Amino acid sequence: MRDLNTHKDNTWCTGCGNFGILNAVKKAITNLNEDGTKLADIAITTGIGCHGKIFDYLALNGIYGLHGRGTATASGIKLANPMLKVISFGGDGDSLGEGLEHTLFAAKRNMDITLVLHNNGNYGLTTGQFSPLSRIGYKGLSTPSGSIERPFRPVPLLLETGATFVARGFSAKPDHLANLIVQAVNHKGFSFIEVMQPCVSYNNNYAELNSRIKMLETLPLNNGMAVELASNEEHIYLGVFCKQEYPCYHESLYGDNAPLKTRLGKEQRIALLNR
Ligand SMILES: Cc1ncc(C[n+]2csc(CCOP(=O)(O)OP(=O)(O)O)c2C)c(N)n1
Ligand code: SF4
Repeated sequence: MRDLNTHKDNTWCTGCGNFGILNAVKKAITNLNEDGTKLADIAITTGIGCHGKIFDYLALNGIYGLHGRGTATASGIKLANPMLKVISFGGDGDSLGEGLEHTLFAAKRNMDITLVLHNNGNYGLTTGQFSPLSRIGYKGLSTPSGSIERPFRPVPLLLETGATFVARGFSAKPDHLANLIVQAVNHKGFSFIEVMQPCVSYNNNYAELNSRIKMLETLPLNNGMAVELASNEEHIYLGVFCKQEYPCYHESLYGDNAPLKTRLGKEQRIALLNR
């Protein structure tokens, strides 16, 4: 396999959880490649934020898109070429704030893409404003007295919206996270991984995360159990909460007919226009 590294200098803060996520992604892509997925058949998209810089550090094709639109660009890529495996990287502000509707509709449609959500509990790139996932009491640039809003619960939210693979990982457990990413990419339908990560500059919750994580032992039997485990206030459970089969969007839309296979050549398009 060719090298996944790029020539870009890495500008993440020392100790940022994004490093663990990048390592996990590289491991996952290497495993997928060893199992037969060509690198040319993988496309990535990102929103804007510290998480989005992962685009610069991975030698893969894709679109470094607009803030909050990672799943929209991923959906477009998948619909244009369903043969690609498309992975989108989003921030908690990006995918559940600015881009909330794009995230929820991609899940609702069971679009066959993967969303890796970098949950650092704040807007890192813009220096620590509170995000839809910030805890009550979070003190940042825009909430100097502490956030008074309850955060979204991403796993229950995405379960309810229609994601057919829902999991949670931790940036400090890259082998476990790599395994989740491989499962998510191989899953047919919308796959979602919430990745807990510290932002060492504005929300350094590494010690807290590390003390609260616990592994799920088995796949929860039903949606109710999955929501209960994902919402546990003492432990942050890691693992797969849901894995279901349901028709994915491009198959319901096209059947076996992939648009790229039936695309007209230039001469045919001109003839059609003339006619
Ligand atoms: C449409 C739009 N609105 C706002 C911004 C400014 N902006 C850039 S990154 C960002 C927040 C990033 O936070 P998050 O998505 O949580 O990612 P992180 O930096 O924490 O990885 C904002 C508000 C923008 N680039 N585009
Ligand atoms: S600001 Fe936070 S999320 Fe961004 S690179 Fe620094 S530690 Fe990481």
